[in-house]
Amino acid sequence: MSPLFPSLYAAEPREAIRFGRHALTYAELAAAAGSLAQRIADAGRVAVWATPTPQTVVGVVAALVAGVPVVPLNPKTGERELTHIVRDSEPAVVLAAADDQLPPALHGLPRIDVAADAPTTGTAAPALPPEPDDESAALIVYTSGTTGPPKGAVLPGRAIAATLDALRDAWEWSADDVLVHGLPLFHVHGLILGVLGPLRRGGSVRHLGRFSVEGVTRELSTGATLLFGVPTMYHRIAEAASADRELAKALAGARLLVSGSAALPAPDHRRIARATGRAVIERYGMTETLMLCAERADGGARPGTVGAPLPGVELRLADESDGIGEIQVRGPNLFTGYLNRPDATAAAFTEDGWFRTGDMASLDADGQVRIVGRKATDLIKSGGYKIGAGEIENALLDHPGVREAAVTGEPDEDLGERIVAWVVPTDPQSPPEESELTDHVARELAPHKRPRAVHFLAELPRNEMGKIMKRALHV
Ligand code: MCA
Ligand code: AMP
Repeated sequence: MSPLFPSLYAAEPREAIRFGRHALTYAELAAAAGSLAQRIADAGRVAVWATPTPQTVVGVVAALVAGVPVVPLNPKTGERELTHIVRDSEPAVVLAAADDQLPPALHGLPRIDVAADAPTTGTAAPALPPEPDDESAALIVYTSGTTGPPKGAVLPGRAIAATLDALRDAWEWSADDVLVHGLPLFHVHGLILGVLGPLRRGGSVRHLGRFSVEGVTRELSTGATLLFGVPTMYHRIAEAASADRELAKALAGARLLVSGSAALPAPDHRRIARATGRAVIERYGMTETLMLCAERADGGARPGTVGAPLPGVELRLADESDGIGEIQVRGPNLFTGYLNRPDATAAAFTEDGWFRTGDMASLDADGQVRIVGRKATDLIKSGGYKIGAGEIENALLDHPGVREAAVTGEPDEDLGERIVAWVVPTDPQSPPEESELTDHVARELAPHKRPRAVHFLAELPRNEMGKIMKRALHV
């Protein structure tokens, strides 16, 4: 079996990662990850405090080469959600940068401070361990469902290699490419595509620390060739591009502009094309399946479609009616199951072994996939993050001022969908402050899961069976 990261094993002297002024070559990354890999080799599982820093990359790469499954943690996760993830994944140790303050939910865990410095000249770098079996768990990524707390999708090395190699073919992605992005490093998009992708190709990634239009302009004007982002980022780019000539020029010079994690609306496609002469291409995937479809570097972009299935991906539309059906898939890019959740894993697959994505689509005459919606109305995509209405409702119901709660996703130009809470207060005479409830959700779950608006009602609309009729809840 070939290694996941050939350039790392070759300890090449070329730049691999850059966060601001902090850059590491493959040789330096191999040295830093190699010595950490030795220290964690016997850990059953590790967690990484996934800040946008080189330490996160060193921690993840060390675990991957050591064959130790790694759980990337969102550093903004609130207490309730973090406690759940730690109980569920039982990491033996948490990897963090020396100056990271870890919250109480992690205080019971041993901690290793990750060094991401180039080793002193003359020090022999520890050899990387032999590559682990590619069927064993490599990453465990937590992802939301419609109800209950997030589930850990177990991703083997095989799935990571398969998806990255399929994207190489679609995008002619090579060692010459320099990727820029400002995506978080605890999800598939930013971590697997955005960091492990360049490392597998032997190319490099420049991370912005946090997304900004200025950062994109700067990096694409100084050698970066690829841009990855969620639609919210492209929306902000589209807003700026008509008046910002430097940005338009930088985008025009890129080799590829790629959007994913949610649909990029046609007006944003159009505005970027008008300002730059360049089309944004889309790709479609899920945490559980990694990438399924992509528009090709040589194929042009067609707003509204996400391209054809990638090499190795089998895709069918189930229970079609009027040409629209649920996307079901098979392939080497799929996860092996949800951690500790055989029930949920079984429910995610059909009897004949196809994974149910829950996404509804049609196929164009030439095989391009057109996503038209989602089966579950209780899943919200906001800023490219998947959020379950149920987890927010549960958090709200834990607040003493809330008697009943329902959560919906409302269309939003910037975020795609915005989380809206509908609340029946315990005491109608003195309902809690709106900010009290949004802060409560941000603190317990995560800031990106906080409602952007709260509406107080005397009662929730229910049908004769007593079920809440969310369709009747509109602003
Ligand atoms: C605001 N903040 C708060 C509160 N209100 N913090 C605590 N309590 C509050 N009440 C803070 C936030 O933490 C944040 O802090 C800042 O205020 C702004 O928050 P927000 O408005 O949410 O952020 P934004 O600027 O609107 O973020 C937009 C974004 C972000 C940058 C596009 O949504 C994002 O990074 N999205 C990427 C999602 C992603 O990677 N999805 C991939 C999933 P601070 O400023 O410090 O941050 S993987 C996937 O989907 C599949 C596989 C696929 O196909 O890719
Ligand atoms: P996640 O669970 O966060 O991995 O999100 C996966 C979901 O994001 C998919 O099931 C789709 O609903 C959505 N998604 C990802 N990429 C696209 C895209 N290019 N267009 C539309 N939806 C997308």
